[in-house]
Amino acid sequence: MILIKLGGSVITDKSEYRKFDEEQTSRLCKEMASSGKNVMVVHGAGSFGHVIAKKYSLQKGLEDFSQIPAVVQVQYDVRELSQYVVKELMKAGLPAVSVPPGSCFVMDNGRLIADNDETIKALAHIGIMPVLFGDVVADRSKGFGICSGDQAMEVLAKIFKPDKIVFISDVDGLFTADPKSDKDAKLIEDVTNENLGSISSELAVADVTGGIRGKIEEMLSMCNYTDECVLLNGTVPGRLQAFLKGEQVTCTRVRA
Ligand code: IP8
Repeated sequence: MILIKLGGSVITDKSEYRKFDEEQTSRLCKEMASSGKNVMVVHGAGSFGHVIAKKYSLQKGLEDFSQIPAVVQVQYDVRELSQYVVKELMKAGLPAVSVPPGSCFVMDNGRLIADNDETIKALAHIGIMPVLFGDVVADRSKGFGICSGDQAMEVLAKIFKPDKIVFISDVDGLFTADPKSDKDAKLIEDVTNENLGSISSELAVADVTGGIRGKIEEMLSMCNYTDECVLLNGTVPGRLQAFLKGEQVTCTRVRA
């Protein structure tokens, strides 16, 4: 199985609250289906989650009960986004169902506790793809917490030990500087524990779930459960499909 995270930057317009990119999501789902590979999808929250989560500091957990309307609004919005993603998967012929982490798991101090994984395993066993996503989840010590799609990826990687793990975003991979503002930025094709230290923390992006550095650290720890873990640009038509078919494509490979 190949575990794929559709980042919020490819399925939504991150600059506009609740703007779904139907065309791009549809294309990516079709690329998955036509590759003929067995895939499982997780997705990020994009502008359905980060805009309000940031405004009300939801990443800090419960500080003030005035945050509660924002908590339920984000939960509502990301469930709606998930239905849109699942609709595109189904249109492409991939049987999928949205499984909100906030409805079946709990967190403790910001980490997802996924000991109750029977539903996910049972769905996968009968050929239905459980689609997890970035969500607000009840937290034993902080009241609530932000569960990123990356945390959901880690849980699924541990359960299913996928052949490959793919993180899809709107850039070619990890760069020496921000490729959107620096034309001299160079793609780093291989990241290991050894060269991680040289990666600038300035590459952090303004998401409540942390920047690229945190993502790479999560990817390194996921290498325990898979042979190959990559960052890939989903805005380039055909690239995901080529990767799934085993062709050489532009991307960053993370190795433990
Ligand atoms: O987009 C964030 O998940 P991510 C979840 O995978 C929320 O980082 C609710 C902001």
